[in-house]
Amino acid sequence: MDKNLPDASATNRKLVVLSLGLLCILQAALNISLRLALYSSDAPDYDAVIRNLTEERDQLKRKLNTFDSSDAPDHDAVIRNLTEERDQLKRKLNTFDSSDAPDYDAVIRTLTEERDQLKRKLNIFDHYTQEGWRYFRSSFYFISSVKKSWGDSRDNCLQKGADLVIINSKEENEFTRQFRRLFWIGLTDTETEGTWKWVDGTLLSTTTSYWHPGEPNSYFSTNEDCGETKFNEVEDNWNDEKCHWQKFWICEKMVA
Ligand code: MMA
Ligand code: CA
Repeated sequence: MDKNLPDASATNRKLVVLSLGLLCILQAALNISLRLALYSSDAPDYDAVIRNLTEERDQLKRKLNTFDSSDAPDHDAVIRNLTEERDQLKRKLNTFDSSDAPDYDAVIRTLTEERDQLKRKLNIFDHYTQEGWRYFRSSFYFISSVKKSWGDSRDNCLQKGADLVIINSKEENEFTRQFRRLFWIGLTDTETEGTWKWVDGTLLSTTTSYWHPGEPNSYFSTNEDCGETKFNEVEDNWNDEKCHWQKFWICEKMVA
């Protein structure tokens, strides 16, 4: 018995030393694996990526905003869409903030897509602006500086990937009226006398037409088959005119 006691205490000591040793190794392993997980070189700095993308996107939005302020007194479709997109994204980011496991890949995918879309939009704006087009409520307008017949005017617009302007609202008519010029517009009754159609084939609606009082009149039975802006001192400024007359014209190109 006496002999066993020191043996037992020696075994205990060995066990304690072994346990401490194991604990040390475990701690070191944990330490290393945590460091690896946190500072591993292939783990992207998600916050930085998201910060960059958000900044890039916001910069593009600011650029696009400046295009609109010159023409549209109130918000146009593009700006409305962008604002909605941004708000949606903000809501998404907020929900991610409060959750434990943010889906960084999804956030980055959304931001990248948004940025690329904005880049494409901005490229289109840059392109048309440089060629002298005016932007107003989701369309670009080319205001001619020379005169042509209605048919040649239309051909010119078609060559530009556009068509003669189609007027769908009072605001759009006011946009054309502001220049106080006689312009060919995309309206004709060549097909059927008295049936006025836009160049896209749609019938002129009676609720959105701006004929001057007494027009269209095919003046003294002369054939007047083409629409123009003429009486620009009043809201109802349209006139029917002989198509071969040389006049300025307005092309319209809609943007998605
Ligand atoms: C012009 C011509 C017509 C128009 C009348 C209005 C003289 O003809 O523009 O189309 O109806 O003016 O007075
Ligand atoms: Ca007329």
